[in-house]
Amino acid sequence: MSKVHQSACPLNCWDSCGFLVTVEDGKVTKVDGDPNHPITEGKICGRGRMLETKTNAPERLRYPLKKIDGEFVRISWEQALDEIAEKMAVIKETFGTAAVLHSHDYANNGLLKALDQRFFNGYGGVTEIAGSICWGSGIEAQRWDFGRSYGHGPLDIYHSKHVIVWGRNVSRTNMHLYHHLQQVKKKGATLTVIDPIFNPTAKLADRYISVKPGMDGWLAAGVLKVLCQTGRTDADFIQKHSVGFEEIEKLLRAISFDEIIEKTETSLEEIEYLADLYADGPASTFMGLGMQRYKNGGGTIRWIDALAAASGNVGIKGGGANFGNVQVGESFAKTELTRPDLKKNARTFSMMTQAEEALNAADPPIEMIIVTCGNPLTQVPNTKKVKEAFEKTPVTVAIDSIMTDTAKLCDYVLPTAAVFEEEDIYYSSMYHHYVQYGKKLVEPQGEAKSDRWIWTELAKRLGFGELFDYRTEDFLKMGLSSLEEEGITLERLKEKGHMPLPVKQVPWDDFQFLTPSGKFEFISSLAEEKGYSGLPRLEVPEESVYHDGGLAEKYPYTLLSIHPQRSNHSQHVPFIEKLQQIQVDLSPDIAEELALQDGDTAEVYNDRGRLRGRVKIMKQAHPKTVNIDEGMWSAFGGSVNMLTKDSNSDNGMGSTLFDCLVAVKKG
Ligand SMILES: Nc1nc2c(c(=O)[nH]1)N[C@H]1C(S)=C(S)[C@@H](COP(=O)(O)OP(=O)(O)OC[C@H]3O[C@@H](n4cnc5c(=O)[nH]c(N)nc54)[C@H](O)[C@@H]3O)O[C@H]1N2
Ligand SMILES: Nc1nc2c(c(=O)[nH]1)N[C@H]1C(S)=C(S)[C@@H](COP(=O)(O)OP(=O)(O)OC[C@H]3O[C@@H](n4cnc5c(=O)[nH]c(N)nc54)[C@H](O)[C@@H]3O)O[C@H]1N2
Ligand code: SF4
Ligand SMILES: [Mo]
Repeated sequence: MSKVHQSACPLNCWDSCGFLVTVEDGKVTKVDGDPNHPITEGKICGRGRMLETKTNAPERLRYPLKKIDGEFVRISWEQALDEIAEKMAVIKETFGTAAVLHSHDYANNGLLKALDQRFFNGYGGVTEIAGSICWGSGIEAQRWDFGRSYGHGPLDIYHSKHVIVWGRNVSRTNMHLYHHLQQVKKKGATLTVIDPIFNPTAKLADRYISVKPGMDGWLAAGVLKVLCQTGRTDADFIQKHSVGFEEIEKLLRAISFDEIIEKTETSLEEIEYLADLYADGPASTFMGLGMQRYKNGGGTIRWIDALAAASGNVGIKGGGANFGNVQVGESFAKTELTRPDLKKNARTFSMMTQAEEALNAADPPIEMIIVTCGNPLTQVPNTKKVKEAFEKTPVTVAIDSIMTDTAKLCDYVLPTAAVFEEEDIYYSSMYHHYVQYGKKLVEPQGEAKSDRWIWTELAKRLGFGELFDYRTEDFLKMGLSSLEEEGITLERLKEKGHMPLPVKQVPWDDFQFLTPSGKFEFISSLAEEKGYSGLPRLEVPEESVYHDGGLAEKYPYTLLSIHPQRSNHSQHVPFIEKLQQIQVDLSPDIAEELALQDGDTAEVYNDRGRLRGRVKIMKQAHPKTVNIDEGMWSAFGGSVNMLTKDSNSDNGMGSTLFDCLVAVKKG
């Protein structure tokens, strides 16, 4: 008997699609789009469809495993939980709870995934990771400028006269925005793409501007300089709703167009073209995350924010400096779910430098690492160091549904339920504002258990079982309690499948910003409070000729490591044979310089590591640009993070993954 159920995509993605999932004889047999979802309208990508394969795959972890003499051995849940709890109890007694490091990412958009924090807080507080390798620089930058990173509702784009896609690989990473780009173009809006790689979104654009990686802040500053010089800034907005613009003007007067053109490797004509767009609003800007993964990434986003604000494109329909949309996640009662009040003994490491900090920690040392919703060995910069941190930590535990590179390194591997095997509600703080219900549709494979069950069992053994003495339904109601007044309850959500959250479609339309001054802060008081420059700085990437000429001579090319088309990071790689080899994308000038052809083998290297892959010459890309998609498993050549650097961006909250110089040689 087959039945179709409404559900949602759990993957870490802009789009948070609505699903229709077919279940036959207790097994998921098909994942399709839900045509009734107001934003995603029945269209989903291959990564979503493939969740059927991922759920049923023979590669699924089905039993708890323990490494004994270097080999994994199947053990019972009883043994696994008893031993891990016992070790946690001893660590608490001997070193204090902060000797446990919780390493994680955002791999699942389920609300109840936040229960991991409830567990660790109940334990007494652990070493947590702060910032984000994904979007940390930009989120912090927008917090400084606006007070928060809030995006416009997806349909507001139809009010835009001009759309600027600035460093977002829309056709690959954000398919429903791509659909709207096609539609707004048909309706007469112009589309401009700014990116070092001429990607399929650029093909759709009226204008493509190729920029030197890491130099977008300079480009935005150049455009703003033109607007200032030609008297086309929004004087009313600047005067009434912002602070500090005089300082920006002063800074712009001190830099020349020659310098801007040299740094960005663009032309004055391109800068003027962009100035015309911003002056002739409403112009909406859709920033991507790639361009903030540089040492100067926070500054880059601040300059683009400043351009959008000073040109009058903030707080208006069809405008917006769209980056994240954290108002979505803020809707839920997260504090009740996570209970930060229980934390007595916490410590934070930067997400970017977690391995280094774990290796160096002394007071207390790191005695245990627990990994949930993440695959740090593949995804966190500087793979070699991450590996060393796992190898040197006395006890390591991975909770996952597949045997990732990280899990392989661990002492205990606990099998977790997949999306359709547990009940949760799903949302994404990146794009649209619908929350969706996902019922438990099938039983977990083998002995796999939900994360919630694992936390409950560990908490019982550690003496704080009462914190988890709730059913899944109770926790869901708890998380939704902040929305009751808006009429969003679990019952109604179950009935409807998806509901819009009460968030603004045009953020800042009342010009009440969430900064300390209540205004848009060209000079950020929050930044100053934290000891940073209040004024956005015009900086260059750390690994660039301007910063380190010697390094740039030795390693002349910039290595990007963008997100793969058919996989969500590392997650789909084991299931798609075609993905199981490294492809080295080269800008045409590099191929010519090194006499490389499509299909040749090339080595990409720097002082941190080396990788070998198959050459593919990009049709059009900024000179001296190399790309290797992120997410590759060690069995298929290894992660590009063998080459990336583990350091913090300018505002301390983001990564420098793309701030990475390499050399390439044949063979
Ligand atoms: N298919 C697929 N989709 C995904 C994901 C996935 O793994 N696979 N992951 C999801 C997640 S977690 C995220 S964070 C988002 C990320 O979504 P995006 O931001 O779209 O993707 P990235 O790969 O991070 O960024 C890559 C884009 O930035 C450009 N870029 C790199 N450096 C620069 C620069 O200096 N300046 C400019 N202007 N552009 C630059 C790249 O050429 C590329 O077009 O995608 C989500 N969607
Ligand atoms: N070089 C380079 N590195 C990058 C990036 C880049 O652009 N370049 N992008 C960065 C970005 S934007 C991101 S978001 C990160 C992503 O980094 P990760 O989130 O670490 O990457 P994934 O490969 O998605 O791995 C997630 C793991 O969590 C597991 N998982 C999924 N759902 C659940 C669940 O419900 N419970 C548990 N316990 N586990 C679950 C999956 O099976 C998978 O193994 O990577 C970053 N790393
Ligand atoms: S991965 Fe993204 S685009 Fe694909 S189905 Fe999931 S939410 Fe939709
Ligand atoms: Mo991400």
